[in-house]
Order: sequence, then C-alpha cells, then structure tokens
Amino acid sequence: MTDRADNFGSSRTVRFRELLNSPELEFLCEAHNGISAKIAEEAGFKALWAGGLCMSAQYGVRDSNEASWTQVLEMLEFMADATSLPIMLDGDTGYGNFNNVRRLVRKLEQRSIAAVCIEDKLYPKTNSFIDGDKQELADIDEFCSRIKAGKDAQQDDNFAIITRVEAFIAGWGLDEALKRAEAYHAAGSDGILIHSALNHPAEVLAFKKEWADRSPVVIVPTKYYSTPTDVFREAGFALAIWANHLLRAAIVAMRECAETMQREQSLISVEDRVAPVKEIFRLQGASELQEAEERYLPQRGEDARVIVLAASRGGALGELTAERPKTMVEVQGKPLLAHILAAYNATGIKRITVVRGYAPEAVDLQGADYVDNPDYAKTSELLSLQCALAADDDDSRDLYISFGDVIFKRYILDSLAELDEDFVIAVDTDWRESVNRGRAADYVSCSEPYSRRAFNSRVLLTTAGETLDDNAIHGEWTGVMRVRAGALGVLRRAVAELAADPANRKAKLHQLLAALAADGREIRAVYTTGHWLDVDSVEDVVAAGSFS
Ligand code: SPV
Ligand code: MG
Repeated sequence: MTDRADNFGSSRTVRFRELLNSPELEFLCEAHNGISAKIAEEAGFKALWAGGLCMSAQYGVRDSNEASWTQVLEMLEFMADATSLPIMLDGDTGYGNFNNVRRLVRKLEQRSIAAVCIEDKLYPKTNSFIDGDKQELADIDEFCSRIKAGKDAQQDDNFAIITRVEAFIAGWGLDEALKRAEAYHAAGSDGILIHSALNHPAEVLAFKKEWADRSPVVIVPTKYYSTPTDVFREAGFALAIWANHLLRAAIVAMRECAETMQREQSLISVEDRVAPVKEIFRLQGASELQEAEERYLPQRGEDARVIVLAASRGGALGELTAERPKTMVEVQGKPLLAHILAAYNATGIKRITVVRGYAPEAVDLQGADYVDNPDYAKTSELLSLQCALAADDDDSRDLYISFGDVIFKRYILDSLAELDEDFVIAVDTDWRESVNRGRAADYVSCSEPYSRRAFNSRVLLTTAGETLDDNAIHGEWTGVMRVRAGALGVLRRAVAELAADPANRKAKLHQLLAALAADGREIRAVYTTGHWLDVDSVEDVVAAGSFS
C-alpha cells in the first residue's frame, strides 16, 4: 500500500509528527471505520484516533481485546484507504509482550498508519473507565521492552510510538505517573498520553506541570469534557483526543431512526432526518468509479444501438401466436424479446428499438422503444428495417440488427464488437441441420470456408440467400449483424435502393447482405458454432426450453 504523500506534500507519519511537535494544541477525532474516518476528514480534522473502545463497539464486542488485533488491522486498512489523514492506533497494551509490539509496528507501517499508542497494562486489557482502580499495571521494565522493540522495528523514522500512563486510572497518583513516564521516555517513547478518569483535569494538569516539555503530552478529555479547551492550550498539551464521539453520535441517531421506523411502520417521518442515499455514494467515492469505468471498460455499449425486427406473427406457431407475435412467445419463463434485450443489456447496450407489426399492443416490454410497421402483413424484414431507420436518424452510434425470433449467447455480440470492419455478421457453421429439416434459412457463401485457418484470416461474405447451392454454402447467418456508425449512410442508401423496387416489398435481410456484397462492401463473417436459436416452429419453441 502506498502512502498518499502526494495529496499533502508529505507522508502521514511526517504530518503526524508535525502535529505532535507543533507548539499549538492539535486535535484528533475518533473514527472506527472507513466512513467515519472520511466524515472526520471532511469536517477538517488533521488526524484520527482509531480508538479501541469504538473499534470494538462497532464490531459489537467489548473493549477487552475481544476483537483480534488482525481484525483491528483490517479495519485500519479500510480507514487508511478512505482518507489521507494520519491515523494513530489505540494499540491497547500492544497485544502481548515486546514481540507482539514489534510485529504490530511492522504491520501498521505496511498499512500507512502513522502512530500507535500503547498503554502500560496487561493483555487482555480492560477499558480504563471500568473499575480502573482494580486494574494491574505492567512491570515498568517489561513495558519498556515493548517500547524499545517497537522503536527498533519501525522502518520509517517518523513513525511515532506514544506511551500511555495509566497510573492515575489505577489509583497510583502523580509520583508513579512521573516515574513511569520518565522510564518510557528513556526507552524511546515519542510522547506520553496521560489518562485520567476524573471529571476535572486536576490530574492531567498536575502531571503536565511537573513533566513540563520533556516530551509532548497527549490527553483524552472524555470525563473532564466540560473543561474549556483554553485550559489545555495554556497548559501546553500537544494533542487532545475526542475519543469516542462519532460513535456516540451514531448511536443516538441510529437508535432514534430505528425506533421511529419500528413504531410507525413507515419511512415518511425519517426520510428528512437521514442522509440521502446519494450522500452515501459521495462518501464512498462512487463518481470516481464511474470515471474509472469510462477510462478502463470497453465503451461499445454506450456507443451502440439496436434494431430488433419483430413484426411478423410467426403463423407456423399456430395458437401460440394467435394473440401475440412470435417475439412474445415465452421460453424459459420469459418472452423471446426479453432474452434478446437481456443479451444486449448485458453488454452495456441499452438503446433498443423494436419494430412491431402483428398485435403490436402485445409487445410492450420495458427497456425498448417501439416503432410500428403497419404494413407488416404485406412487407417483410427489409421494410421493417427501413421503418426503424426512418424513425431514428442518429447515425453517431454503431448499429446492431437482430431478429425478434432469434435468441443467442452474449458472446456472439462480443465477438462482433471486437472487429473493426464496417459490417460484421455472425455465421453458424452448423448449417446442415437446417437444410436437413427443410426450414428456410439465410445461407451464406464466404471468401473462405470454416476451418482452423479461417480463424486467422479475414473471412468476407460473398453472397447470401435462402436458395444457395449446397456446395456454395459455408454457413447460416444467425441474424445478428453489426454496422459501424461510419457505414450507416451506406446502409441507409442500400436499404432505400432495394426498397424502392416494388418487387422487393417482401425482401428479407439476406437480400440486403447480398446487395451490399455485390456492391463491393466488405462484410466480415465471424464463424461460430451453435449457441443461437431461430424460433420458427413449435419444435423450436420446445428446443428453446433447454437453450443454455
Ligand atoms: C479508547 O478510546 O479506546 C481509549 C480511551 O483507549 S478510553 O476509552 O478513555 O480508555
Ligand atoms: Mg482504548
């Protein structure tokens, strides 16, 4: 993990040192997870206190080392990622002896934590405000070994180890506090946190007076909160830690909200008292991800649109299409059209126009625009395409053309999108099955038959039709086609020319492909095998039930 020195011009450890050593009183705000860290940073704090009490509490456990030190470490990593601020960990007793402290220091540095505070008690610790006077203090020499090992372990000279003197908490008084502070200072401690559970600052002030400026002194005024901050300033304390207030604020707000929702069984009266959802997104940095997506993800979906030709009834399906066109016949629990929309949506393409004809009112799925071909009974695919092209003159995006009765695997779209050519079609090599079943199919002839070699060469369409000679057939067009935005003018002209001939009112799209190829347009053919299904008969509907 890298330290974000660049944001501030200096690393977190340096910035923490500056706060610790500055002649001003500086403040640390408690944070216990990524979002509270971020909120404290936005409020203007220059450093954070990752307090043991609140880190434990947010996990729902006691401040008695019930959360393991690696669980604490994991949360610190989220906090360090969520902010650029220096963080001082409340490292409790150091989680053991000298050996645990030196390993802790190494792991904290790896996570860009600027400082750790260790207290002179025994593992497992108890919070200082719970029967403090019954708490056993560490042996001074043993505690000094924790400090020395920690200092020896740090790689960054500016990493700070603050030592917390619990003599007042445990009922020992000023002399013991001073004796301990002196020993810890000599062992290499970078500052003393003097803690007190009194509701006035007498103990910490007495300590500071005697200690003077031998090293910076840190306080946690939770219990003597009513003391004016100027008293701390005048006494020359280095840092004051507001140690648990974000969590306490959250408890009040969460409880009030939960009780209201439970009581009222409604959100009406809480909505204005909670942060909008978009505020959560902002705190999470959602906009950065959107920008990154634009930078890193393929954007073809954004630039493409689709025309689905779905006007025909599909009379061969009999009763199934009495009241709806084929595209709305259900397979696997949803209409064919829903499968088609889902395949495009899955590749990021959302702009889809469906050409309706038979029973248009039955074609009403969300996620598509609709264009009607009122003449559908007397016309066919080409004129439906013309209707859709006429309805939308936006030629700034690539265009996919699909049939409303053809479902396919999404990878077929991916393989078309990858290629640069103006026109690309997916061609199934498994065409003999259609011939054997005697069904109408759009056969194609290509510059090269399907083979291993064809993978490495640009296979181009030479012609297409329903009645090609078996020897000339290299595959069956799946009905999926992609036209680059720059070639839409060519497509429009080709459609218009064909459609102008009354003999072509019933023209199919394979005629358009053949006309484009005959006109010298390069139509790249991508060979695929299977993974699509043209639903023309009741038998096809049954087969679609197991299409996967
Ligand atoms: C903490 O915030 O976890 C502290 C300060 O260690 S106190 O709760 O006052 O002991
Ligand atoms: Mg603590």
